[in-house]
Amino acid sequence: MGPDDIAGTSSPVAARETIFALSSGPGRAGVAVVRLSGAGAGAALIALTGDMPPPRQATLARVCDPVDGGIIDQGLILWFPAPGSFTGEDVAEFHLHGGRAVLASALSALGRMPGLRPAEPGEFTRRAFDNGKLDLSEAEGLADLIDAETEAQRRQAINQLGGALGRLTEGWRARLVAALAHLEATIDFADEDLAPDAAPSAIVDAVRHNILCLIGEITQYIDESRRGERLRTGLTVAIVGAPNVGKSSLLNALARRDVAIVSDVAGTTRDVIEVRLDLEGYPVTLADTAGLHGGTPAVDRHAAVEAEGMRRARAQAAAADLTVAVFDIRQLHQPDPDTLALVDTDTVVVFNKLDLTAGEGPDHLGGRPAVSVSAKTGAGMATLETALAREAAERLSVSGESPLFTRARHRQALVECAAALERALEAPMAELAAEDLRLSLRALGRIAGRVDVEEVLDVIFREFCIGK
Ligand SMILES: Nc1nc2c(ncn2[C@@H]2O[C@H](COP(=O)(O)OP(=O)(O)OP(=O)(O)O)[C@@H](O)[C@H]2O)c(=O)[nH]1
Ligand SMILES: [Mg+2]
Repeated sequence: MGPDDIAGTSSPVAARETIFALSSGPGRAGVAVVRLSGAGAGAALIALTGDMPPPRQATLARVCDPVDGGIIDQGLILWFPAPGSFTGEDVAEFHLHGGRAVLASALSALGRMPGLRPAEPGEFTRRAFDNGKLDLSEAEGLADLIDAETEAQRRQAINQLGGALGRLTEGWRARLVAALAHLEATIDFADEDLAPDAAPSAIVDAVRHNILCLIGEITQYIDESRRGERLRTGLTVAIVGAPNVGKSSLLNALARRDVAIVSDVAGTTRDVIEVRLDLEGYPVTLADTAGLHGGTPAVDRHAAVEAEGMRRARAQAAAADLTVAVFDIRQLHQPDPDTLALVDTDTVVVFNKLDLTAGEGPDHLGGRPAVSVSAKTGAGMATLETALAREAAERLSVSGESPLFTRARHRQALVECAAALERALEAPMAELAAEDLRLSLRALGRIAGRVDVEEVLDVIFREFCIGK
């Protein structure tokens, strides 16, 4: 087996059923797109419109029920013959009016045709992958693009859909294949006379050097992959502070809506409340928590609830990527010790109720940036948002670039690849080193879906919605 035979791509699956689905969003809309893919797509187009439009040209057509000839709608139809389509199969599209009854009627007419069935979630993209139209990382990029809620997520996803990750791993793969080929040459020709610079020991040294370089590069990406994963899921931020300092008011001000209950009764918030925010393009999940207060609470029926609320607040702060520690600006001379104890390298400090004092507080506390705000009047809130966005950017992007590896699956493959390369360096014989190189290639190939495909496919394509 030569090095290039290691990665077997999956072969196109022949003679599959023709699938159809609403590919645009559900609900009323001006236009809705119904898509079909498979060998029966052309026949369905003719059955419903009596016509076969020229390839890739939007054509106005009357869409009729093939059984009774009753008109369903009038719209545009598109025909993409295989292999020049998204899935690589014959694809047809109906651009209909997006009314519920129109779609119900069109979908049921399609459902009654023999050989056609509704698509499963992600099935169109899976067929595109099976037919070599996308590699696995590009398919993931497509899923991320559909799910992207913020600018930074969109940029990352379009990058991945464009094949950036595939190109990077392909480059590593090519270098590994070359290293493996050289190593195997030293095994095959060890006993023959070779020129000095082609002597087995010189080749082995060069191979070792290349492997060391690769380990260095891959390790750097492993370190950065956590940021990529966070960019997909969003940065978690917990607001903590003593009772009544205005944590819930701050959450509402950042969310620009009344999510959490605000009152002048200390201990209003008992449970953790979360909102998703788009912070200057970065996805953030912001959590409001119960106020922290020292001492043993009075023994009454509320004490247990209060204690549980504080326990959850602390757990939330510990689990969060970033904490916003809120202090009442009027108590700056004696900041709340429980809140102070939570200030660490992942904290932004907020002095709230600026409207109740004459001047702003210091711009640092405990070595961390501090912002004076009034959740009530909105003063200082823009500065706070900028400070939070800066912290988010630091934790989500790599020197302004989009991180490339965005899933635990990617990180796992990179870790395995690097580990196999380390073993190859330590292997006592060239034969064993070659085996480790093959294992590292396998791990790398998994990212683009070149090897061990079946086990991950179902997981990945399940994330898609129907019609994609
Ligand atoms: N003047 C002024 N009052 C504020 C400000 N922020 C909050 N408040 C008031 O402070 C009180 C407490 O606000 P909350 O937002 O409920 O405080 P909290 O920290 O969530 O309180 P707990 O949930 O009980 O821990 C309310 O009466 C708010 O209207 C502010 O910037 N200025
Ligand atoms: Mg509250």
